[in-house]
Amino acid sequence: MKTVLLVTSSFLLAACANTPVAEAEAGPQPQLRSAVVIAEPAAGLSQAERFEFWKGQFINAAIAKNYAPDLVRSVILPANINPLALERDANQPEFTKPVWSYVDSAASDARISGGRNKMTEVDPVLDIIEARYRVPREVLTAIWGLETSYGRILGKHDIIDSLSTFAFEGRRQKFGEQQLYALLDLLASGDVRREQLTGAWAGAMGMTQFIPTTFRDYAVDLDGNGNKDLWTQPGDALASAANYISRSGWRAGEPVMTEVKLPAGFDYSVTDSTKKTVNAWTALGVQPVSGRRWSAEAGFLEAKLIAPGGARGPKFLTFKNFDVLKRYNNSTSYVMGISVLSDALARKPGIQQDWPRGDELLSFENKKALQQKLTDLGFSTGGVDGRIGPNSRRAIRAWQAANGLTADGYMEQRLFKRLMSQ
Ligand SMILES: [Ca+2]
Repeated sequence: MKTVLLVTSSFLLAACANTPVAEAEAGPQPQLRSAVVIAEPAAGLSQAERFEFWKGQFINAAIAKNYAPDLVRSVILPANINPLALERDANQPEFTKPVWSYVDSAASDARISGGRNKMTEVDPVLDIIEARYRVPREVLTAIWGLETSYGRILGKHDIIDSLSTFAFEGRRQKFGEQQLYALLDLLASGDVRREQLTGAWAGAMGMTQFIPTTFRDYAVDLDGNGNKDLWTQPGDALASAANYISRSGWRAGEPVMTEVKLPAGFDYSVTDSTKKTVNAWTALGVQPVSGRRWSAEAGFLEAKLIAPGGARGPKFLTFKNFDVLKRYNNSTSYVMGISVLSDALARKPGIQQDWPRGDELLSFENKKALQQKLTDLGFSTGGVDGRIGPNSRRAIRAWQAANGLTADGYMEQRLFKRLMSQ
């Protein structure tokens, strides 16, 4: 359970980004400034005073957007700063969990047996949800298990406090404002009650950890009791997750990912973002690790090839449904965790090839140094932010190729030291 919480802090950040970030609705603000006497907080105010000032501004802006004044005041005026949200928002975690640790803990024995028990417990509800949304019960149960250990760890933070804190100051002000408006929508419609609004420090709520915009746009009242209870009703929570996934483009009957083996001397420049049909991958020598052949229909599916542990780790073809699950949480490790756990729940085999578990990975500061060094050497990473994305991996591959190494875009301490010594 601890491990989930640790990764939660980084993957919730990703979850926050999963709703399309609309441009801030800048409309009412300028008129407001002239209409209201206070324009800018005076210099030298304490944090508490500035927070009260922010409340006034937000309440005015919300009323200008036609939210009911009584509702807005009753929700915003009692808000408190959440010190943890303020602190976490400002600090980048120094180490990210290696993908293999993440996947191992996602599909731990305890989580697998817990998931099987839960699937039995809510079997009738899963029948209804599967028939309606055509998302497999194992995938929904895996999300439930990874997000909150099947509803055991829901988070005890007051959501209004957390989101008000974001909206007040820091690097997620727009996000905080958007989410507060979504909460006001939810309260105004009566879908949720104020006292239900508790969750993770970053604003995700309920058994499947929905941020308010996702909650507002996709949550479902499966049992029809008038309340979208994602906190205590597995039916409402799992149907909401199914609805979100289904409307994100889930393709019934298609896989999420399949483990594959690659021929010797394989050119890794096609990993990450190149999309090809399974038939085209087969022509390059990519084969299921199981030794079985692809079905005729599978040959026409489009897939990407990933090697998250490099050439010495397992490789996978990922399908459209992999990208759909990334909308739930934009992290390769997360989606791999969902896939491996849901396979285990369906009694399918786990990952066959081993990971390079002995490798020491890079810290956040190492990653920034890596990006700077690659850029200095002429392999641009498109910026130095300590996050290794497609641009950085492309740069790593180019540097590897230029140095006669396997260009798999994977970096660990030994290779990092070699690069830094150049
Ligand atoms: Ca309900």
